[in-house]
Amino acid sequence: MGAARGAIDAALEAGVPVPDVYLGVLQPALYEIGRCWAVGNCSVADEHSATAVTQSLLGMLGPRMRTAPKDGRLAVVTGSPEERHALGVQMVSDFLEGDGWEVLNLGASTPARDLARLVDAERPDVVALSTSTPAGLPGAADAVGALAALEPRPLVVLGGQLWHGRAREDAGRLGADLVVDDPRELVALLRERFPPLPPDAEERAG
Ligand code: B12
Repeated sequence: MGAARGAIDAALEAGVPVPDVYLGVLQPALYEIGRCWAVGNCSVADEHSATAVTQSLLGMLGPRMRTAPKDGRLAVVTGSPEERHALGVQMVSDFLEGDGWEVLNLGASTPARDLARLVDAERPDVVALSTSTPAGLPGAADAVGALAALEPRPLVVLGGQLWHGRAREDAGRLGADLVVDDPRELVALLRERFPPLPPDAEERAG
């Protein structure tokens, strides 16, 4: 853990931006752990250790990304039902917070009905659902269905590794509004749909 933290500290001191650490260091390291585990060269213990180290690093780096929410844009970010992969959820949340969104991060595996209840109460502009494996497809479908039945309905965005594969063709049929791979692309697309207040308006509002 000390070595990983030291390497990240050195990268930050050398001027590497935090988003680049997320997408250029932490994400590839985890994908490599997954590949190593899949071919039998890494154990579940190795994966758990990498997950714990990454969680701790995100705890350190997240606050450096955040900007105070300022213009009332609210997003809910969660793993789809039965989805236990949560680091992508955290990263997406941090990117949104970095662009001034207020974020309710529900973590992994929120049941569809409970998610819909919370969204009905909180009225976010956007719900970002993360799904990693094909086994998560029914849960994602349930969640999209429950959200689509709300009035008003939020913008529903799907993301995560499930949609990199053949399931992407199913995504539109589920009734989601967007499928987006990269948190930076998400931030850019949401800026178009929900433009942040210009700085002078913020000052007047604040
Ligand atoms: C750590 C890990 C686990 C941990 C997760 C712990 C935790 N607290 O998150 C645990 C042990 C729980 C786990 C369980 C399983 N895992 Co696993 N896991 C991983 C591993 C090694 C890393 C996951 C990760 O954090 N990646 C890094 C994050 C940052 O990447 P990401 O999720 O893709 O997110 C990025 C983007 O996709 C995007 N994104 C993600 N969501 C969204 C949403 C929106 C809206 C947007 C815009 C963007 C976006 O933003 C992120 C930043 O760029 C991966 C390897 C891999 N390739 O990822 C395997 C992997 C995902 N797991 C795998 C498997 C098979 C499983 C299990 C089925 C194993 C088992 N037999 O039990 C279970 C499934 C559990 C479940 N029901 O979900 C396979 C999936 C293969 C497949 N196609 O089916 C992988 C790919 C490993 C492999 N190579 O085989 N796993």
